[in-house]
Amino acid sequence: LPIGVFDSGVGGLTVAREIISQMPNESIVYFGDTARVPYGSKSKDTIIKYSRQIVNFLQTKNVKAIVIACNTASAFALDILKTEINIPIIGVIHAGAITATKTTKVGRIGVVGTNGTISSGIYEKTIHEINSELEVIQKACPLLVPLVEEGLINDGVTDEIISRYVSELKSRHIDSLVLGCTHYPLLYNTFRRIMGEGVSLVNPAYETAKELKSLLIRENLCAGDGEVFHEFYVSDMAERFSDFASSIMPGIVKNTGIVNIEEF
Ligand code: DGN
Repeated sequence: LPIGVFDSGVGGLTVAREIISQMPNESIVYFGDTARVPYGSKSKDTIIKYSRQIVNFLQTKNVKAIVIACNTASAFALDILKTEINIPIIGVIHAGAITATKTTKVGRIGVVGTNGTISSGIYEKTIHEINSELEVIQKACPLLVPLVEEGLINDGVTDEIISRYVSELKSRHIDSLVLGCTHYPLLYNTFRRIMGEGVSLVNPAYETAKELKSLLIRENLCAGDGEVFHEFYVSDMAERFSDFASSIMPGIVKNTGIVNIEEF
């Protein structure tokens, strides 16, 4: 059975990409809510409603586990969805938060994300549950998602904007930075350069795929040697989605289906 992965749009592909690379035997059914993106600027109730519809859709595809591959949806909807379904479901916050607590030496962690993720305080809360002594300095970076989606990944404009966003994090001498939005791993090299070598970058997409792998092993849910398939669905703009997907994971997305998600 496949793993269900969903996001507000294309960003969760960074998580799908990690799952495919770390678990080549697993199949994936991906849903990107391209008709209703962005989630970063919507209310908790709306995000819960959207996420519930997507989970209902994914369950029609017989998924054995679900990954909420969106920081904003993980922040708002994971806890409630956990109580509503009887297959394992994980978000992208937990694994990244744990890694950040392990990598910091000075005890100061930076977190960047959308307005929704940052104002939810979810990373700070999760990090403090692990170690309440750590200082967490957050910064919302709302311009970065549109820049990535416009293809401005290696562009001076993006560099300049990131420099401004992280200037306070730098001046407060963090030594671990959580890239708390699905799109930011695509800006990894730019963050790397701007933050300098002394700062560890935490990529929640990578850490979440690792967490998923342990979960599948623990729950005895790993795929055997059968055929591997990856299906992709969106709520709008299938072609744009396929183009973006080919740019970050060439050859994986062959066709993208359209789903009327409001029906679920
Ligand atoms: N996928 C969203 C996140 O990780 O927060 C970013 C895109 C969005 O909905 N704004």
